[in-house]
Amino acid sequence: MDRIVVIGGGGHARVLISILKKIGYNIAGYTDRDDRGVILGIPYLGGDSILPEIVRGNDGCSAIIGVGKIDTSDLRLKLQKEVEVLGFSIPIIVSPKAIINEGVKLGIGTAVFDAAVINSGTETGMACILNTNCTVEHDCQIGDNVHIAPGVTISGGVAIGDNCMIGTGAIIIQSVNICANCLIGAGATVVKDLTIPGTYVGNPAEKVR
Ligand code: JB3
Repeated sequence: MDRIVVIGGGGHARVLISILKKIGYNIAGYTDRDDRGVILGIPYLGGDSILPEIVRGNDGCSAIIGVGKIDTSDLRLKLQKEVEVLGFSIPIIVSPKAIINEGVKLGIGTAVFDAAVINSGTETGMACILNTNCTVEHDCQIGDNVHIAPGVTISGGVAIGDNCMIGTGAIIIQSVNICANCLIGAGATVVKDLTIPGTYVGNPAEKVR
């Protein structure tokens, strides 16, 4: 199985590593700003500055961004583009415990975690996180670098722009359009289009900043 390097060694990377092991990847190690020790048996390789040496020595090596996201930052996407330029291939990671129905398209660097359900006609961009037990119903258009947190429910025909963070347990009703760079608070319920970037909380979700 492909050799892969995980970029980042925090809590999100730990979940990712457990899924990569279930899939059967040969995980060379992880890079991070700090040495966070061995993670589920996977060694710390060093900082990102070591990545050019790794890719030279491992032809066809993959890399996946293990740095998570709880805001609208574009760090994940920046990191993904940097490692791609270095020559790493960028996979799509789908947990064997996720349900991806026919006619779904996932962008490179997207990770789908345990018990996620993604329904037909839905497409995502690059570097998305479809986290544990989220539901993305049919015909949704998800942009680049979107984090759909655990337990989120997104009904059919929803559009979500780049860099959005959809907080834990939030609900987005059918056919709603959310523009780029929105943060939807945990437990919020979005019942109308959001056309201004910002932070929205509550039921119905209202802009708070
Ligand atoms: O909400 C859920 C279920 N998970 C959250 C996830 C999506 O985002 C989680 O609770 C956290 O809020 C967050 O997970 P993450 O990113 O693993 O958080 P943290 O434990 O802070 O780990 C981030 C790691 O990334 C730290 O060890 C940083 O040093 C490292 N890091 C930051 N920038 C980096 C870089 N590592 C590398 N290799 N390169 C970087 O540029």
